Amino acid sequence: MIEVNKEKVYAAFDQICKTKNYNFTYGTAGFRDHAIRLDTVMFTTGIIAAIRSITHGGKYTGVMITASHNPPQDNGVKIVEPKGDMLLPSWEPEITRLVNLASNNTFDAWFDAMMDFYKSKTTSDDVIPHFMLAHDSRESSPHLLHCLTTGVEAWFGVNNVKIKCHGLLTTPQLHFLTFLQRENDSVKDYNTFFQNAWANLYKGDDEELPFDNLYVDTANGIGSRQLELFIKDWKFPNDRIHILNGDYQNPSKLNIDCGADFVKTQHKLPKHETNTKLSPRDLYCSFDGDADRIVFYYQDSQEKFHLLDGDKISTLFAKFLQKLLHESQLGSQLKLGVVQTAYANGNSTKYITDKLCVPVSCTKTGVKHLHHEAQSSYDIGIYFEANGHGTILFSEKFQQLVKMNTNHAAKKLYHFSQIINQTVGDAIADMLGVLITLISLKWTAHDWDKEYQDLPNLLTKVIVPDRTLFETTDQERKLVKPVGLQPKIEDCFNKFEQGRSFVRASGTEDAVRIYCECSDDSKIKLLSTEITELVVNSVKQ
Ligand code: 16G
Ligand code: ZN
Repeated sequence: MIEVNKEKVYAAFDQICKTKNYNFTYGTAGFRDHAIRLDTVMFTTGIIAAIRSITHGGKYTGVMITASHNPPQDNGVKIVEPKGDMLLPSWEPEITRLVNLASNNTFDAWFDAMMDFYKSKTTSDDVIPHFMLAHDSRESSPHLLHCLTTGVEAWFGVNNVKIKCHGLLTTPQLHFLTFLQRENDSVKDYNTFFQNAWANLYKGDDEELPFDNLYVDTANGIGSRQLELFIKDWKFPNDRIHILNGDYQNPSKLNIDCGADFVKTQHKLPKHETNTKLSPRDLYCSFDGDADRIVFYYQDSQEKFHLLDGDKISTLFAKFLQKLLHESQLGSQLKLGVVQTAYANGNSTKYITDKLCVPVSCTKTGVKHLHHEAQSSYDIGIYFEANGHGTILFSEKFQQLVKMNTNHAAKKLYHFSQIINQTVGDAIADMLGVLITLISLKWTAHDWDKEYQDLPNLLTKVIVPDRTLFETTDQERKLVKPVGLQPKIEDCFNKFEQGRSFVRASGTEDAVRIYCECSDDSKIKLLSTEITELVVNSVKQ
């Protein structure tokens, strides 16, 4: 076990951990808060990520500094496992406890607890922890990176830890590079991998595109810089792709009136500057601030906005992969399934089960839950949250079977599996997947959209004094606390045709979220207002 020098750790702790008497929660996807409060979190998280590496025999773990779609003044951190997926959930309570000890207790109390944790996880003498770091384009990121590396270097000593800093990356790029586990790999290797996968599926200039232009709104985030690098050597007509909201060097514009979250929640086009007249034959998409989410959309000839969100993406992939499975004659051997959350539009679930006859699972919100279900239940597990966060996982059995089969559809299945970033949802890779699917099916955005129609729906939030009073069961579809609220919610939405509603505490904000849907567009506001009243009254009593 690497010797820890308590004095050195104290000196660093004293210098970095200025935030005191504050309680942090490990939310849906790591710690997230106002950036000025995150010094203490970074200091402890870095050491824990290094300990996680030791438990994997010194393999690279990843650490990403980002607050995704949150406003510019926020930031956050998440740990990536050596396989590229998110930190093992069983570590979350420990990391939360240790971070909060640093903020709410003495240095000695924190140090002793950290030491116990370190000893309990460290078995071998000479394992040097390795980890990879990256951050998004927020102004606070370099300082937070410094807080993190200072903690790790003080704990292990500069020569006893290997830190590979990639600088600016999208979250999925960091996941992918962590998965590759190679010291000298960089974003160039990520680009080459996906450009090659694309080239195996795209016929080049002979290929007819079912849209005129592709506009990509990158939320003024890191996705813009990374997409620009990507498209330089991407086999695709350059004059057809246009980046909107690409000002990542101006972090105050990040996610403001643009990006996937804005488009999904506001149901409208992002703000952008373009002189081009919108045409129904143009296809649009929006990334979020760290480019792990994507939603598509278009405007019809009446200038009506049509959203093609995460549900639409998973149904598109399900349709396409089912077709390829059938053509390759592998359908009976490989289990295809879709994983959704309670936020999935009721009509998307209906379409997948009734029309495509593909099984659907529902999990709690948060990629780690969907990822796990897709991995454990299916050979081809398509998972997407309605907000555009998702990917497809292909099993070992899938890889073996498609490689053994030489028919055209089996080959296509194999190449398609390579275009997908299987470590986590990835706006760039998902964009490639959607484009090649539309091209293969010869579908316009309208063809894609008309497969099923979303039920009218509304997602709102209310601020309550204590969101932890709201506890759920049944994959967040029902409340168990506050006691007595759930039957009232059900009585309320049952009055509406195809009515459905659920209430859950947010894992990233101090708020409670309320989702409602029903078949009548003119009544959705009423349903939402009635449920909101029930929620507000339940905490007044
Ligand atoms: C995080 C999650 C996202 C989820 C969202 C819900 C990851 C990588 N990200 O951004 O999947 O939809 O939180 O936020 O898991 P909420 O708990 O505030 O509703
Ligand atoms: Zn994100």
